[in-house]
Amino acid sequence: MRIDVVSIFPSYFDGLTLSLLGKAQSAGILDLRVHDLREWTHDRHRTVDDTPYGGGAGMVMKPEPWALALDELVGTTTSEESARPTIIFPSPAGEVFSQATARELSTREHLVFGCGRYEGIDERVFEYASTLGEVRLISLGDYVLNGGEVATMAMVEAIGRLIPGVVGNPDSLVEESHEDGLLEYPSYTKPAVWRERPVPDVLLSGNHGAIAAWRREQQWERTRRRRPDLLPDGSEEL
Ligand code: 6GU
Repeated sequence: MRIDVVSIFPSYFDGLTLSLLGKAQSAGILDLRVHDLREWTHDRHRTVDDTPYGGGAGMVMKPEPWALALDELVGTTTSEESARPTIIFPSPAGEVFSQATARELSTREHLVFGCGRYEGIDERVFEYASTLGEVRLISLGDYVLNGGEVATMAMVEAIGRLIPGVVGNPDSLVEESHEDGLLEYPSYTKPAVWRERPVPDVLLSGNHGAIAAWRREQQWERTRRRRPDLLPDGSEEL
């Protein structure tokens, strides 16, 4: 998979060279390229923002640097539908990102993330981008960040670890929170008693059926208590 990230703070993304995603890049599974939006400015001050039409607080990102960046990164050579990239603009006004979104995006060949700052990007950029690829405005949740960088890092990590070969043991992807709609069961390791706190007996029993049933019940119990919004309607009393 190729991922291009465009930002005025490219060094935010240094962290993505660490750990699993770093290894995936060395192994050639993930081709991650981070770009400075200012590379596509041509004035002395490398200006990327301007005052909003109609007035109001803050600044708006100018459209032309974004168009030049998208033209270069997406190219105009192919009209093959499967080769059209997915262009993602992180935005608190977008659809909410979930594990299902991550799964869907992990099947794409080419993702482009456009990280906005200030009060946002000139609206015409989204329209222009949709002539080059599939445009998605995606939010991490109902709170406000200063820009799209942290949201992009979260999304790249959630998507990247689902690319086959990135996480060494694929079994570890199956038993996670949100993969089956429930929260994950609790985990324990040695010692069997730690600071007077014992590990639940069933986990030491060697009875695999009983362990699986206990874990399933823990998943339901936790989800009921912490995230009842995840439960299908009417299943609360199961
Ligand atoms: Cl994607 N961007 C910004 N700026 N704030 C957010 C967000 C994204 N998701 C939640 N808050």
